[in-house]
This record gives sequence, C-alpha cells and structure tokens, in this order.
Amino acid sequence: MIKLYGTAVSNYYAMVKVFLLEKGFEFEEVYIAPTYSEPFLELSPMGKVPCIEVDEGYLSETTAILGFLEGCVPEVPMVSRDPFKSAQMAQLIKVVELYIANESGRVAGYAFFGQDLNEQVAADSRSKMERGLAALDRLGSFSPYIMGEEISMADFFAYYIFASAKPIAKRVWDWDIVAEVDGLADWLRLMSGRPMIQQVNAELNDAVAKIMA
Ligand SMILES: N[C@@H](CCC(=O)N[C@@H](CS)C(=O)NCC(=O)O)C(=O)O
Repeated sequence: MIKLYGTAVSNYYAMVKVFLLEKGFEFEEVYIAPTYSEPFLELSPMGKVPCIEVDEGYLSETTAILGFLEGCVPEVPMVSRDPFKSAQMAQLIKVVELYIANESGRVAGYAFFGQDLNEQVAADSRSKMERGLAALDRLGSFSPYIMGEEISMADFFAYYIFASAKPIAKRVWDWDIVAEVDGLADWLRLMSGRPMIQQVNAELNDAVAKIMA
C-alpha cells in the first residue's frame, strides 16, 4: 500500500492527499515534519514534504508524485490524452509553481511566522507574482475547470497553491490576488465544494489551529 509522508499543515501534502482520494487509492499516512537531515533525505532529497513510498521506492516533488499516480490509475483521468492539451496543462502548472507558489513562498516567513520583511525581496516577489497571475489569466480557461470542461491535475495543484498564496499576498501587500484572474473566484468556490477537498481542508484547518494554539 502507498505510504504518504508529511504533515497535514502542508498545502502540498493536501494536494497529494486529495489526489489519492479522488483517484481511489488506498494509502497510509505517516506523519513526518520536513527536515534537511538523514535519514529523511533518503526519502526526499530536498528534505521537503510530501513524499510517497511505493513498491518501487520513494518519490518526492509533488508534480512528479501526481504524474506517477496518474499513470497508475489512468481510468480516472486527470490529464488529457491529447499531447498538446497535456503540455498546456503542464505549462500552466509550471507557471503557478514558479511564479505564484515559489514567489509568494519568499515572503511566507513574514506572513505566517512573524519574521522581518525584506522590502527588496517583497518588491521583487510581487512583480514576479503580477506576471504569473497575468500569465494564468491568459492560460486558464475556468469553464468551469482550470483547463476547460474536464477536471485535471492542474485544478488540484493550483487550488492548494492559492490556499497559501492568497493569505500571504493579503498579509504582505493587502493585495487580493484572486481578483487579478477572471473566473478564479468562482473556480475556487467550485473546487471548495468537492467532498474530498472539504475533508482534507477540515484536517488542514484542524492541524493549523493546533499549531496556533
Ligand atoms: N517543490 C516541493 C515543495 C514542497 C514544499 O515546499 N513543502 C514544504 C511544506 S508545505 C516543506 O517541506 N518545507 C520545508 C523546507 O522547505 O525545508 C514539492 O513540489 O513538493
């Protein structure tokens, strides 16, 4: 059985967990906090969560994990069989990861953990996020899902990136990033109504509340 390693407070952990549930996998959750030290680096060479253990070995990096899971259960498709459409989805995921997730992550310490804000980093991060959001506005369909009529891997990935980037942008710049992209607010509502997302969000909110307490 697949083992999912990580912690419920991680938005990346949440995406993999929802994807496992949506595709009908049986899996076991193993709590581990991210750490850049042995022996965890054997499982996840960058010391990050989530990672999974399967018969063949360990896998980290969320998009790689989702790609593997997709290949295991193609009968619940979350990637188009059309090579061009599939590449368009990969393009959108990459834009969201590099220019929204990673850029907002640079100021997450201030937003979530009371660290000092480096104004230069914040300005650079904001200008890259503006471009990322403009790119998402061009690439996303939101009719009703992010790539069009069918739900895809990109919906789960982007949903949990916005779960983190939205409060970060609000806290750092008092900036509503959801309003920057046509259709994003309705799409977030649509995704939030999915039973598996509701289940995982309840666990995530619970885990965050415990940490705050
Ligand atoms: N690129 C990684 C990002 C995962 C990530 O940033 N995980 C966070 C938790 S949400 C983490 O492990 N942080 C610890 C660290 O960066 O040292 C992926 O796609 O899985």
